[in-house]
Amino acid sequence: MVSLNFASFRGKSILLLCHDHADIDSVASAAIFRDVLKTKKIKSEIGIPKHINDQAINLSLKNKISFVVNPKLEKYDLISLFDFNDYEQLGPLRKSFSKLQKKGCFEVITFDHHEKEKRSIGKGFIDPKAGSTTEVLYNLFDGTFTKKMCFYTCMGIIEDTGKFLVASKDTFEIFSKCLTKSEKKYSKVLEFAKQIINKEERVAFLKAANRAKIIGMKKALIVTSNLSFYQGDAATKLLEFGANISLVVGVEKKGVAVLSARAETSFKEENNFNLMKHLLVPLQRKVGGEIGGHSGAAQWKGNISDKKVLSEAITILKKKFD
Ligand SMILES: [Mn+2]
Repeated sequence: MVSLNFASFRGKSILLLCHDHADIDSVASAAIFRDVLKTKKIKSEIGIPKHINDQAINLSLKNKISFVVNPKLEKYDLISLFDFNDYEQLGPLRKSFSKLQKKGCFEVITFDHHEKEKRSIGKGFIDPKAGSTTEVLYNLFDGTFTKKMCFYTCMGIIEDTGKFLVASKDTFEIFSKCLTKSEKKYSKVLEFAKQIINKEERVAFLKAANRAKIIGMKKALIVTSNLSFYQGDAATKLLEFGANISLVVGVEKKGVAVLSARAETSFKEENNFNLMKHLLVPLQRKVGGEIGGHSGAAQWKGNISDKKVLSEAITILKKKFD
């Protein structure tokens, strides 16, 4: 990785932008980077496109991390992105962002750990091997990390690895170093990352379980289901029931079909399987649409029927595992 040139940040109006439906990793990363800039006497603002999830709100309230919702993009000369590199994730800011970026209104620097998109938003620091974006930042600026920044790093890691369901040796090492330096207990980190499941989600998960179909292939146990909301979280739950790969499809508002996929870590490693490379990219080649994610968790969105996309996905998996 190249090192960051802070000179390019000086004297500029800077926005640290989280992805829409901002989660703990995105908000914690932006907060870390704001503090890194502060040590260089550079001011910046954190922005959220529209939604922020419950855990991330909890983190920002308890740690007084202030942010602007729906920031006016034209105000800024430099926009840094945290935890995404895909236009889709800009939510309602997508149009104005693309327009202003084309005009050269601002420079973009990305910090992320998702696979780099073909039409990635901007240059920057993208490391798909890192467990979280907070880990990417730790690798860049660990020398300047304070107690608080170390705590945020732990939070990003715990959240994005699904409490270490997917984690490399490096991630464990960084977590351990950061937890020690944060002077917090592990239970404190867990407490923040605890999922606050509302009734609507509980009902959705139970529906997903009720509608689940098992597709046994010679070399993989695949479970599919359908839901109009919470496809990703439901797919994670279906892995817990014993699937190697789970696929949850559904039609969201305006008729957009969604397919969320999850793959179990040990299965992934044994089979050298990567959801993006071996399922979502070939799927996109066949049916178009937008894709994003990483080796163990990925999503497709597009304008064909959910049944059609699911059957195409199963065909691709059959070629590999049946
Ligand atoms: Mn993340």
